[in-house]
Amino acid sequence: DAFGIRQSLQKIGVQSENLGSSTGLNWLDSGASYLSSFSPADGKLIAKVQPTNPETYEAIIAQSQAAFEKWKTVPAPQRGEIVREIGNALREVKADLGKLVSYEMGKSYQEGLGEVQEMIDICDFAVGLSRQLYGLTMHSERPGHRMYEQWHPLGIVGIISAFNFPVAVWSWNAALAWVCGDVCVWKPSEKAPLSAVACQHIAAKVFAEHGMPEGISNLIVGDYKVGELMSHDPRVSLVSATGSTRMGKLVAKAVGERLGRSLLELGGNNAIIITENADMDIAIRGALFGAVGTAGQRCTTTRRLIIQENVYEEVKTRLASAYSKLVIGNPLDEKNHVGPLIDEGAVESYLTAIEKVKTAGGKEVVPGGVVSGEGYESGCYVKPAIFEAENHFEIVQHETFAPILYLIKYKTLPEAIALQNGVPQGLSSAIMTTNMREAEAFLAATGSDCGIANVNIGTSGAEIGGAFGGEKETGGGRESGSDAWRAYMRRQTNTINYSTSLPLAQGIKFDI
Ligand code: UN1
Repeated sequence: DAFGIRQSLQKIGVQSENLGSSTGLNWLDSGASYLSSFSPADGKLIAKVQPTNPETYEAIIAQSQAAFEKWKTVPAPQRGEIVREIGNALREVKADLGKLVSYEMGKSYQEGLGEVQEMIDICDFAVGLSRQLYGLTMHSERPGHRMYEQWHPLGIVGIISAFNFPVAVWSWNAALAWVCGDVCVWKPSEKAPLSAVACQHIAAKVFAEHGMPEGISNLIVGDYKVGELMSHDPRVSLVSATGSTRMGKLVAKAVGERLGRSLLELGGNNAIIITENADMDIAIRGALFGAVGTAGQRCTTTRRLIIQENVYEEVKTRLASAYSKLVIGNPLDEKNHVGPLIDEGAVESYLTAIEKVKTAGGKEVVPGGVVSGEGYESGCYVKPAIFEAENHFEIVQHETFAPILYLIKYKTLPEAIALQNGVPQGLSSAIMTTNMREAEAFLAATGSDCGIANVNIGTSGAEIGGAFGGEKETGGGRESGSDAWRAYMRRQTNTINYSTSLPLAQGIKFDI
C-alpha cells in the first residue's frame, strides 16, 4: 500500500464489507450477496458492497417520501446552508476522497482531486442559488389582477451516475436538487460503488448534525435492474441519468411511459477543429489532454480532430511526438499521465474499435495495444492510439470509451463544421483558431450543433458555472450550471384578483 490507500479508506468511512443501501446514517441490510470493487490500477479487490434488493428499495422510497414532507418546508437558504457544510466536509477529505476515486476508477490522482474540487464547486454554486430560485412576475391584462410564477420542490430525484465520474456527477444533481427542496436517491455505477459509499457517509453526517430526518440523501447500489426500479417508479419525479446512449434510451422510454421527467446526459463524439490560424502550441496541448485525459473515458473526451489540410502534417507529427512522451501507469503515481481503463470489458471494446477502424481503411499513426509486464498486472492499461480516418466510418460515428483519436482532413471551414456536426451525438466541440471570423462562424447558429462549443480550449474539462449537456443522442439534458436548477422544481403560475369584480381573460362576456 505504497500510496496510503487503506488509511484514506478508513478516514472516509469505507470498510472491507459495506452495506450499499442507505437513507443517511441508517444502512439497510439487503441480505444479499456482495458485489466486489476491484481497482483497475492493480487489479486488487478494494472492498465489497451489498447491492440493494426490491424490499430495501421500498423501504428507502418510503423513508425519502417522508423526508420530503419535512425538507420541502425548510427555507431554501437554510437548505443552502446545509449544502455549504457538505462542501466544507468535502474540502476536509479532498485528498482522501480524491485518492479513492483515483484508485477505484483509475483516473490520475490529479484528476481525482479535480473531481472532488468539482463537487466543492457545485456546492458553492448551489449555496448561492439557494437565494436565487427566481420566478417571473407578469402584468395581467385584467385590472386589479396580479400574475406571477413560483418554483416549488419537485419530490424524489433519482440519480443514475456512471463509473467515469463516480462522485462529481452525483453532486451536480444532488447539490442542486437539495437546495431546490428535493430528496435524492442515488444509484452509482456498480463499477465504482465505494466512492459512492464514502460520499453518502459524508453527506449523511451533515444532514444528521442539522437534525434533519433520514431520507434526504439516499443510496442504492447494484446493476441496471436497480436503476430500472426508479425508472418505472411514479414516486420518483425526476430521473437524472448519465451514461451511454443505450442506457439513456431505456431510461427515457420507461420514464416517458409514466409521463415522468428525465434529464439525460449521454454519449459524446466530440471533435476539435484545428484551422490554419490556430496557435499550434495551444492546439496540440488541448487535443492531447482532450484525447488521453481520463484514458479517453470522459463523455467530453476529444475523439476526432478535424484538421485543415495546410496544417495537417504538422499537427500529425507534433501529436505523434507528444504521444511518444506519454507515461502509462498507476494513476496514483503522479509521474504517470495515463491510467488504466475501467475493466477488461473496456479493453475488449478498445481492441475491437481498433480492428474496426483498420478494416474500414483507417491508417495507423500511433499504434495501440494492451500494456503488459510489471505494474500492469490488472490487464486494463492500453496505449493511446491515433488513426487517420474518415468521418463516415461506422466506428468513427460511435463513441468508444477509450483513448483512440481519429484524424480527419478538411479544406474549407463550412466543410469542417459539417464534419463536426455529422455524427449522431452533440455534446462538446471546439475550434482552435486566432481568427475572429472563424471562431464566430463556429459559434453561430450555422456552426457547432453541440451543447458545448469552445474556442482555443479542448472539448473536456468544463467548469461548474455553465449548463452541462448536449443535443441529439446526447439526450438534451442540462446539468450543474446556469439555470439547470429548473429541471429539479415544479413551476406554478399564480393569478390573483384583488379587485371587486371578476373580469374574464380574453374579454369573454358571461353574465346571467
Ligand atoms: C463526464 O464525462 O460524464 O467537462 C463528465 C468535463 C468534466 C465532466 C465530464 N467537467 O470533462
